[in-house]
Amino acid sequence: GRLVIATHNPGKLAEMQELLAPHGVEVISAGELGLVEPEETGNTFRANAAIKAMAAAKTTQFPAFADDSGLVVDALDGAPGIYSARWAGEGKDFTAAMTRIERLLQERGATAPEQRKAHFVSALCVAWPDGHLEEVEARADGTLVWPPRGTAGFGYDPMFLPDGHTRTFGEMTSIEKHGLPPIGLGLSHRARAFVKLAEICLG
Ligand code: ITT
Repeated sequence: GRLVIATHNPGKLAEMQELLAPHGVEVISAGELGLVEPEETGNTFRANAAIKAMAAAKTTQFPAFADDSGLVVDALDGAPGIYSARWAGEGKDFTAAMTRIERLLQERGATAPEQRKAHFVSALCVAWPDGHLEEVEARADGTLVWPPRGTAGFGYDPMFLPDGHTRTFGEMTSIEKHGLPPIGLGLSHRARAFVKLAEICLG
């Protein structure tokens, strides 16, 4: 069938398309359809994923797939969390957002790796035009490094060193970041959430 990917983030879109590729669904992005971004008024990743998926399903009358995600930093009481995109501002300046995190960590004296624990969260939601929803959530644990390393990926990838690895997400290809082979058997939060979702509804 056909599935609308309800994201305006090109980095996410590429990853979601790669994860969906083996499932034989025809995907159309929110950008191609000119969909308006709904306001993310939820207090949780799940709520915001549902807002985005439901809005796209309602507008297009096709099933829609959304991700709401973010970086949760232990020493910063969970910030930026659901505000991860908003910390980069209108200009989507993630260098500035990463610098802000580093400055706050330094202010708290968080210099040792064990004081710099963080995890990414991905909440995925598929919404159908009739209002049915499927939701899953997963996380990837790691440590924040400074300075940022690598130019692959997007967002906070260059400062995130996943547990058990020596390279940051910014130093990995998207395939490595998913945790291949086989597709989706997960390293990243998004790939792990995708595995759960595929078990429920992609077959
Ligand atoms: P859409 O709502 O249109 O999907 P967005 O970028 O606004 O795009 P979110 O509200 O879910 O999406 O914000 C999540 C932010 O968290 C995102 O902009 C990234 O900066 C960060 N993030 C999420 N997953 C990430 C990943 O795999 N690697 C690096 N940063 C990530």
